Amino acid sequence: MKLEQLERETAWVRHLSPEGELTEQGRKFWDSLSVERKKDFYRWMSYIRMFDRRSVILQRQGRIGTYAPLEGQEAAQVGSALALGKEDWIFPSYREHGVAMIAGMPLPQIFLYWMGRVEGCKPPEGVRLLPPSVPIATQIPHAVGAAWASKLKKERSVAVAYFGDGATSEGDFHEACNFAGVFKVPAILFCQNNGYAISVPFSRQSASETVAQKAAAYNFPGIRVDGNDVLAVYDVMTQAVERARAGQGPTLIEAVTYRKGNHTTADDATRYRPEQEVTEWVERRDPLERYVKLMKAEGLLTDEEMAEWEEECKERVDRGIREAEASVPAPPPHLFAHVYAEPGANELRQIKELEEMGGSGK
Ligand SMILES: Cc1ncc(C[n+]2csc(CCOP(=O)(O)OP(=O)(O)O)c2C)c(N)n1
Repeated sequence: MKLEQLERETAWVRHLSPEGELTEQGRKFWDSLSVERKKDFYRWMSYIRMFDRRSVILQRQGRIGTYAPLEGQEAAQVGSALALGKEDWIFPSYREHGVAMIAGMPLPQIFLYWMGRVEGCKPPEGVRLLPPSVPIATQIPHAVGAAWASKLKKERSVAVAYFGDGATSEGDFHEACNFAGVFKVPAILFCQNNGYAISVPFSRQSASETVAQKAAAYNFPGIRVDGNDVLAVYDVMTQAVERARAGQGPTLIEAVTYRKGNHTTADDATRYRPEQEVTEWVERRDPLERYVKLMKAEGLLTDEEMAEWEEECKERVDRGIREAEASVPAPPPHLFAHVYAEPGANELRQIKELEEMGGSGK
């Protein structure tokens, strides 16, 4: 994403500047929040960052498989997920570990997913979180379908699809928008525009200036928000949830953010991103540092409290890793268990081959 494009800030909602100062609107919003909520934003963002950094290290040590880092996108994930209720459905992509943690997915299971284990896909009873979608954009029509079901059943629940800017170039995105607009379903299409689809910059992805404007074609609101400002994201998401619950239909939210690191641990982002752009985002636009500045200035956070919380997070993450690594792997034929109701000829042949290789797990 070009810097001048990022600077076009007038077109977005922002409550908190990179210097940690509230705008006029931001001050009003801040005053409407409880102290607990204000602390939640800090606690979740720092916890998720620690989880993320440790996951990259685990991958480097060969203890988990390929991993998709989220650092830089904490505000977009925390601000949006905290605006949801237990009754809402979440359809994530592979980068929404932060959203999954807030939704109630236990940490060991999130690690298990990245260890390639099926247990990582099944949330506990009552957690309405779908498995991370690796095919780009397929989760968007799924979410819209779930939202439609909620409308037909006259339920309160809202369905949220999380996706990246690259996903908006897929047919699935447009089909989902079309359906959502026509049937006015209670869906929120939440795009974290981190500027790139792997190595393809947004300018090569779309001739539109923004993702948000695409909603106009489907006749529902498209809102652009500073995705590194947790307060603004929480505000616009809360409003979108209220609209959906009130039967007013879908909203497309474009949270403008940046992935600080690689697309996945199999990628090398230095090969396609200008150094100056990365430095700008890493040094000046960090969502957590910006929020910490505000919390300290408002007298709601001290260095001591931060150190205590970090220690607590470290213990939680350590425990999560220990539990994930201690869990007994499923036998190899389990690979085939959830593919078809009845195995076909190809599967039977592969199962036989696996047995011959001594991989029966018995
Ligand atoms: C249907 C499909 N096409 C291509 C891919 C390969 N692929 C994996 S990630 C990715 C880029 C996605 O970018 P974006 O939607 O912006 O999400 P981000 O990774 O930035 O969060 C692509 C093309 C895929 N997984 N699925």
